[in-house]
Amino acid sequence: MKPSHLIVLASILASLVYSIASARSSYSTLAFSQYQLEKDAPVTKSGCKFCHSSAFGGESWNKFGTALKTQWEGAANRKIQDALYLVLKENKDSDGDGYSDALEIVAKTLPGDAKSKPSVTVVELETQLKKLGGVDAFKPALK
Ligand SMILES: [Ca+2]
Repeated sequence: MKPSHLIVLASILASLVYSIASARSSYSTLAFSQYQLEKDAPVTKSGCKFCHSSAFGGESWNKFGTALKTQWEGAANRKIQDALYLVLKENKDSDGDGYSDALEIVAKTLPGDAKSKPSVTVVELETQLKKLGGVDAFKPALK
């Protein structure tokens, strides 16, 4: 193979990897924006691990991701934005750490990882959530 062919092949591969990675990260960007998690919040650094077991996303979902996926697939043509809202309305504690998924969003911790846990009390977070207007604060934006 000629060196010029290798360069073409390498750039095709690089753009392919880039497009797969950005397609995946667009879901986390969307989720972080809807959940009002700023770009510099430590939890957003976790990227795909917000919903997946792996930092690279893929088929292995964590417990919160599984609950989200169930909502997403719960109705024909349901949008991910609606699923992101509905999964919080379920008022579940997906990772079983004592904090509901919505309260973990308020605390900016991972709702699918029991090791990522809020440092304040449930009551404190419930007060904060109430101030935001409840789970409806994480409703999809109207278009
Ligand atoms: Ca939890």
